[in-house]
Amino acid sequence: MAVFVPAEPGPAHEVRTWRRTVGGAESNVARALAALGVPSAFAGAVGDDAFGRALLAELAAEGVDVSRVRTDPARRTGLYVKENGDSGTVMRYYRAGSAASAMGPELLSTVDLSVVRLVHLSGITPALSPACHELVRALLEAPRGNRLVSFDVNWRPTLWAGRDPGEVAGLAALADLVLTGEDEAEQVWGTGEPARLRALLPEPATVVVKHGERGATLLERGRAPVFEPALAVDVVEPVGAGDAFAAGFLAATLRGEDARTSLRAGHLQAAATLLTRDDVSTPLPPDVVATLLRAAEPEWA
Ligand code: KDG
Repeated sequence: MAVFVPAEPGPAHEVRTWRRTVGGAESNVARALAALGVPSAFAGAVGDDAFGRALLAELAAEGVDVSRVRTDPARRTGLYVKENGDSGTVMRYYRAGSAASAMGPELLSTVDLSVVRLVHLSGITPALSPACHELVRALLEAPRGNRLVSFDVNWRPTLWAGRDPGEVAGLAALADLVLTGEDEAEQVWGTGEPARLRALLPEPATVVVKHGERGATLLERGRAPVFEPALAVDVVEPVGAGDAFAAGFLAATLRGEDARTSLRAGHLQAAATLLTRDDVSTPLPPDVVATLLRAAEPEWA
């Protein structure tokens, strides 16, 4: 999606200068993974318009393979606006009828899953249309081999309005690795408490519950839960922090890091994104990341 960030304070109707960036949960993760040195590709759909071309060019410049993105001449690129609200950013979406909402299972034929180590999905895409729902389900049900499928709940109540949250729960249950905020889990499963959530979501090998500024708990099948505190930061804006966490955590998991290091890798990326109004932060210096990942507990949080 194209994203518009106000370049001046004040209510949206008075703002005249906007900075156009790019966003969207899955592409945010793809960009952050590429910045972390993980070869990454984004599959999706844009319109044959300036915003679609900008998105493709910017993702490609950041090292994301965009060769599977479909350009749909009949529809527009989705966009959203980050309006200044009284108590923080208000997200205003313009994506009904967007190119992405017209994606369906046929997109799978453009992707060679046999060379993919991990497919990352979000709970946003299946909410966009029945065809998008089918696409996400098909990716979750495709024969896996050694490939992992991660699913970030990314609960969007407005998109799911009038539908049963059990639809998202049913998709998450098919993933190998589920990421959810405690608050999102409360909406979808009726609890964000890790042990109770685990009892309701036994199938995925790995579940990560994010407790906002407190930290995150990793639940791996057959192992004791691991909680790791988040880094304390003065939050500028939270949008995109969950995607950044996912990228840091997934990159570390793919490298075979232990539970604590993987959670820290997620927290570090999230902290950087919490300090910007963009969906994705500028990459953190690798030496800072390496030092913090190995820091003793008092220096960490
Ligand atoms: O995680 C941030 C994304 O979700 C954002 O870029 C877009 O909110 C968004 C949405 O619903 O697609």
